[in-house]
Amino acid sequence: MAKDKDAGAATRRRFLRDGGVALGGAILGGGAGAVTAKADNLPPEIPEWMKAPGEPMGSQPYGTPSPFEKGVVKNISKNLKQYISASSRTPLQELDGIITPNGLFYERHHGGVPTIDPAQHRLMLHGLVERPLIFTVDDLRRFPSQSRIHFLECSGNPGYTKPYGKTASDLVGLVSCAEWTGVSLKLVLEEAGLKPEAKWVVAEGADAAALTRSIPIEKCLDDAMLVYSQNGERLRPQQGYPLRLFLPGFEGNMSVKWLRRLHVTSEPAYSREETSKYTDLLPDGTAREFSFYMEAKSIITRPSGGQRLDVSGFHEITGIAWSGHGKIVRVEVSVDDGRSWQSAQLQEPVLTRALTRFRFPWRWDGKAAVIQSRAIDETGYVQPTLAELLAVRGENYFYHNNAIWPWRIADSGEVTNALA
Ligand SMILES: Nc1nc2c(c(=O)[nH]1)N[C@H]1C(S)=C(S)[C@@H](COP(=O)(O)O)O[C@H]1N2
Ligand SMILES: [Mo]
Repeated sequence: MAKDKDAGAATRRRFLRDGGVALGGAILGGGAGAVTAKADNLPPEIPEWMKAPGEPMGSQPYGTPSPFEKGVVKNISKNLKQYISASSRTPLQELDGIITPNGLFYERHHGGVPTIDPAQHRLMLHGLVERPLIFTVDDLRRFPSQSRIHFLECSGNPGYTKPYGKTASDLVGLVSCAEWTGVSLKLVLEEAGLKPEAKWVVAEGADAAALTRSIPIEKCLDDAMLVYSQNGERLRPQQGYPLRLFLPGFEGNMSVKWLRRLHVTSEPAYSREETSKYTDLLPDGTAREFSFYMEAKSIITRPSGGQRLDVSGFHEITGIAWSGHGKIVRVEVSVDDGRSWQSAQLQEPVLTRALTRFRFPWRWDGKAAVIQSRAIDETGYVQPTLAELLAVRGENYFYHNNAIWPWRIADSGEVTNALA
């Protein structure tokens, strides 16, 4: 297998010295950072932070990142008015692994973030059921619980078909991944007893937008969850505290936050969010609606737009891939502007409807290059190029853009959006 051969070759080499132009001295000299570092703090001296006890414990009842990481924050567009209808993007290019820290999870709100007292919050379940029910959050926590790792992605990610963005976050930062804990929606629906005519569940949020989406009953009886915790702690207000619907692999808009009502019906509601919004106008004049699934997608997060390669030689190419249809089975990387493709290594665990981290060992020769990745999921679907996607869906569509985003590396090492 090509990927194993490449990886083996890479590990037999010395990563930082072989082929590097400036790194020979960096091993002992401390690299680029050493230029500004105080000599007293460098080996073999004892650094100043070892010479006195550190901060006492207790100054931070809820931990925060190192002050040296203060630049790693949500990406909030200055061009977009952030009043009421708002979004923030995850800084994908700054993160490792597959789990998004709660403080960096992307946000999309249609009516601001409500402040909800969990003791006063209720979930009403009614319509085509044997027994209409009203639950407190504590009632829902009495059900058997489950935890699963899944991505959540806005179908407006990036939200345009012109490749404007500079960074991986600008382009596809409306995706994040977390471990979600809650109760299977199926169990809760069974508690009420579905009538035979039940075909849809209309979910409504307790925000000022009263965001409303219709969910097909098949999804509700499959892997849909009522979620109260994210990455081990209770949901953040921005993510729907104290309760949200979570539909693995479906467009983010359907995972209704601040969930207050489930209305079981025989027809969809045809709400604003599933007619005027989140549908795609096709070249033949018809609208692609109720498309539900987020299709396979990937992006290289390092090296990526806004970053710079300081030296030629070894660089690991890494990124994330995901598919609403299930597991990622392969990610292919091209380092020659799409002429040839090779399989990347997939980091375990490879989970269904979760971000999957891929890695590809690469030696940069110091010359201009275009690098890109494409995801293939367990249905055999291959992530398309932007040109392929536009040829099928036309120029009017806006949502569900899962195109390949190539990065251009200049001979200076500067990385930029190759399609911009
Ligand atoms: N009640 C309610 N639910 C909502 C929204 C909203 O504005 N109100 N936004 C939706 C959209 S468009 C997306 S992409 C996801 C975003 O979830 P997040 O903010 O936790 O990332 O929530 C969905 N659920
Ligand atoms: Mo969204």
